[in-house]
Amino acid sequence: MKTAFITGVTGQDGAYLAKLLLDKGYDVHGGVRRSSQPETTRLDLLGITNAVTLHDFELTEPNSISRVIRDIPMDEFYNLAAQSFVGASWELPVYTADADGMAVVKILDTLRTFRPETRFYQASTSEMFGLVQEVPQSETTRLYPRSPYGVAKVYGHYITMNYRESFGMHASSGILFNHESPLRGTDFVTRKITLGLAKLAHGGATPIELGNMDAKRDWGYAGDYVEGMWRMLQQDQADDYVLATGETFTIRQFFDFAAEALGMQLEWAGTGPDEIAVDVKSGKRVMQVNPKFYRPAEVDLLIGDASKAHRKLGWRPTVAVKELAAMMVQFDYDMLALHRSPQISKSPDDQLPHYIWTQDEFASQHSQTGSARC
Ligand code: NAP
Ligand code: G4F
Repeated sequence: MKTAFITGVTGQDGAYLAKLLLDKGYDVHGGVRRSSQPETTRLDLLGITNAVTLHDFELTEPNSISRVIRDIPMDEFYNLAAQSFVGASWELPVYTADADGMAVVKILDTLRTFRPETRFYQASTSEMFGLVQEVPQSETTRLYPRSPYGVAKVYGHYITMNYRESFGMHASSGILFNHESPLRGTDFVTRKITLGLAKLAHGGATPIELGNMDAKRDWGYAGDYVEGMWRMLQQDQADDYVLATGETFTIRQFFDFAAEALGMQLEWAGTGPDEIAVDVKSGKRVMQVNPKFYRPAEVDLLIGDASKAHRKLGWRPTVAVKELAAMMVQFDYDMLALHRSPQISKSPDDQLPHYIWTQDEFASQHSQTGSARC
């Protein structure tokens, strides 16, 4: 049995990766930072909280890094923890540099000392391409980050390559384009949209306030992307890989896809800060722009070229953006229904899509954990 350690195991990707590795027979350990109340909602929702061994872990504390690496014999180390919200990185630039940049070299150097044979995965990001120098973006595209988050991740990316080249460590960097799911944090634009639309569909009246509607992203499904991470660490040679769908859409288009899945029909009007969307059927305003969500510097266009991952890892995304938007908005709609009416029960045949979990698992998890964060 292989042993894996995942930093950020309570996050979106950490939870899906833990589930994938457990299904493959791994002994899975995960790092959780201290908070006044343990937060394991995503692990609860996947029904795996008790199957993962949780350890106190703080990215910005070198002693915490040393302790877990010294004490846990591990074959694979996945560094997924980060201050991952780009918008917050302008408010927390120094903390973001510590957590997303400096912590990576602390981990690598501790692995070099205690466990040089452990395989290492670094969660790099398409945000490093920023003001893109090439379309589409691949492993060889020049980096031009546009946020303190992007800059910190560039350091993490290059130091991972450097430790591989300097010390022969099996250290790989996954340059992942945006990937989403029903477990996505509610600050990110896709989940903000799907949760807001689900509330409106349940009778809510508050329009969703958004920033730049013209930014374009290459959105995939997180479940596919954690499979790619695992495949990177199964290669004989460590390397860097882009994971992406190769398709790009505006925020407005994603909004339309999610609204359509709820049976809404949107009419768009205005431009820039005056843009709004109205659902023709209900007459409700469902979106308005609020410039407070504009960023000091924007990443206008991301579209990835994942041909190296296709060729070398046999990796391909399986969920297209329309399906992803429908999956997320359906989940939020159902969670709100369950939250509002706990007596609602669907027939056992009426299952949620396989990539979430079955209705029975969903109901039993829900009853164990109380209301999920909706
Ligand atoms: P996420 O949902 O925000 O999860 C981040 C995880 O990191 C959470 O478990 C969080 O713990 C933990 N964490 C944050 N600060 C920490 C600290 N100081 N010490 C210890 N743990 C800390 O992010 P995600 O979407 O799963 O992304 C996973 C990784 O991939 C991140 O490094 C992100 O930057 C990168 N990435 C994500 C995407 C994407 O589209 N999702 C694309 C490219 C790269 P709490 O639960 O306590 O907050
Ligand atoms: O959903 P977002 O916050 O994701 P962003 O900035 O692309 O970052 C995500 O993907 C990166 C990979 O490229 C990861 F490394 C990172 O950790 C994170 O997972 O914003 C997407 C776009 C931006 O252009 C933003 O300006 O949506 C635009 N947007 C418009 N209105 C908004 C909003 N974003 C958010 N979060 N909230 C809004 O109201």
